[in-house]
Amino acid sequence: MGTEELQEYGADQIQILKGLEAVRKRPGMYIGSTSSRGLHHLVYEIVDNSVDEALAGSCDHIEVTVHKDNSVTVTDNGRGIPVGINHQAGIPAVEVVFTILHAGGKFGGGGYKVSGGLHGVGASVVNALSEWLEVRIFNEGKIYQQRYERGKTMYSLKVVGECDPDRHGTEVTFFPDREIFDDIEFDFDVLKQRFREMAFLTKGLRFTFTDERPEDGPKQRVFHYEGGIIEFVQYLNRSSSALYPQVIYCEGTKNGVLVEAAMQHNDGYKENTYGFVNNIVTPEGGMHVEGFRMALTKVFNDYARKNKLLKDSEPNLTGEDIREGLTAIISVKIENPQFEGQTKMKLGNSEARSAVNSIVTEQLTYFLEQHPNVGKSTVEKSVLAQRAREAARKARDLTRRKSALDGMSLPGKLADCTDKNPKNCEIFIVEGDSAGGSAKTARSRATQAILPLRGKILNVEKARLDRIYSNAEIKAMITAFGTGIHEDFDISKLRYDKIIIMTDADVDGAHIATLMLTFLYRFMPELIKTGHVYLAQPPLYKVEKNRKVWYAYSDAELEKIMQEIGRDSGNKIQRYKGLGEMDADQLWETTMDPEKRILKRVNIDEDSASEVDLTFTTLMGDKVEPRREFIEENAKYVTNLDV
Ligand code: TSJ
Repeated sequence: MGTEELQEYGADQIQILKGLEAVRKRPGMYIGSTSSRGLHHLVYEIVDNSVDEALAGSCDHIEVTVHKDNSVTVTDNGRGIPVGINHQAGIPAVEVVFTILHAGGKFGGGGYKVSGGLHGVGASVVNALSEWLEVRIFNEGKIYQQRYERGKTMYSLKVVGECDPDRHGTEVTFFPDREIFDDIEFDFDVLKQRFREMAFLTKGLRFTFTDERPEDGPKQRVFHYEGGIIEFVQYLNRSSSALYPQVIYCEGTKNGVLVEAAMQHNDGYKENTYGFVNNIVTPEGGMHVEGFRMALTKVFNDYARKNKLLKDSEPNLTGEDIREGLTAIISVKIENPQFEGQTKMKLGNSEARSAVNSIVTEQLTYFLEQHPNVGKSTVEKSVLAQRAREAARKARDLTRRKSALDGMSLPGKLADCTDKNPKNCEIFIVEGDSAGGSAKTARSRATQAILPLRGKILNVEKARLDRIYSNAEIKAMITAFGTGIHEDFDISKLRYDKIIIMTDADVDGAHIATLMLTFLYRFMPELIKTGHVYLAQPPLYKVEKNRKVWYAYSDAELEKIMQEIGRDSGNKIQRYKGLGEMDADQLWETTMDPEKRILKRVNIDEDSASEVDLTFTTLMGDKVEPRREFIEENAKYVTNLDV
């Protein structure tokens, strides 16, 4: 090593190049997509290797830096990728890692490799999809280096300098290939969220995340949790009141499955259980989450009976009753995870169910004996949930029977459209009666329906089901949409192709929109997933000059208009504080006219487990040229649903 050699391409090398060529031809097969999500997977792919090193007990610090040009450096203080020759391939092990498909971690043996499933396709994939990638290894006082371009080795591994003999670790820098990715701009919040999650899931591991791009200097976040998922639960419960001070924690290994579970109830009504397999979130749950739920239901019922908190004549608490207000993390590490389900994000290994079930059953039973306050307050809350559930069922049966009887009577406040083909129709959910009035005047009667809602709608995260079902605004939305909710939901009954939330362009309006999205997300998530939910975008400003009118939808756009028409005393700028300030014509022209308006379509970002992310894609009538740049600058923003 250390001498420059000319690359000779033998049969082995040709096979290697073919492997990486396949990745470049069909990148989606390896990283899911070449959108922003795929781009971010590149970083996780590299970081997963350092996390494995931490799980092997050989590394406790990972640094990730996004440079100004969107190249990314990942550094760890592990043992360093082995530099010795891999005898099977005849090249250094590190080169195998980067140039042979699916070779990640398999060499050397002995390493505890758990990352896998969807993300663990290896460093060679990242290499293949990078314009260039450089690796440096610090070991035994030497610095080794190798560079690749679009997966091709540029020179043999060489020693480029010396380092402190105590220093050891791996440093990888890559620059995503602009031929592959639509856009190579990394999102600070997306990466930050993921590193925080990884730090929670790997107790003791410190992440330093630096973004060098901001003009006003680098932004840095450090994530380091000695308490691991215990601190994760505390973090998730940070804005709720806990029912008891402790976080219950269970840990163990059974049948080759490493199990960790942490939980705490809050005084709310929603369940927040997140499953992870090898640090990858499983949005559809699976065997590990099933095992956890089985254990919880059994242990709390046994506890309630044994301590006479539930009378012999009363029925058992259901799992749902017990999980009301529960925040929990179940994290398993397993050698060969089998992912199932529609999105391949549901754990199929049944040994995970029995492992979690038996570890949680045993340790939770013991914990409750030691902490009677926890058992008592949880069972009391569950009994209240049981009663509310019964009341809600009655209320729901009543609404079901009613709608069956009087042929789905539509809410009185709804101004429905006349066209009966849902494909052509849209409904505007409008904040306030006065804006509702303007919207009714402005609308195109044939295809646009208006449903005005009064004031702030109920926050469904903070109310029990019986109260939710009896809320007038919520009942009006449910009947207007026609689909039913939860297990009754049927998208084929949807009465409108677009559900458009129209609120004031201010803080209150944003809050109301969030409450509505929360309701839709919790009660009819399919509506969002299938792209039927939109946010209207009323303008922020009206500019008048010489009887000509312009509307601006952002401060940047106002600035642009002002530059175009020139600043002088003849200009009149009006800042719209609410929809109510516009007359019907203006409302139509700026916000409702399908030819001219801007709409944002709401999506759910499934990658992010613990903070549900809604992403908004901007859509607009295609006849208005000058707004193109607005689409680009607003293409994405993220909102936390936890209100
Ligand atoms: F995969 C990779 F190249 F992308 C990458 C690997 C990137 C980064 C930033 C770090 C790593 C990495 C690999 N960090 N630490 C390791 N460790 C090993 O490869 C290693 C070292 C020693 C032994 C051993 O058995 O002695 C085993 C392994 C897996």
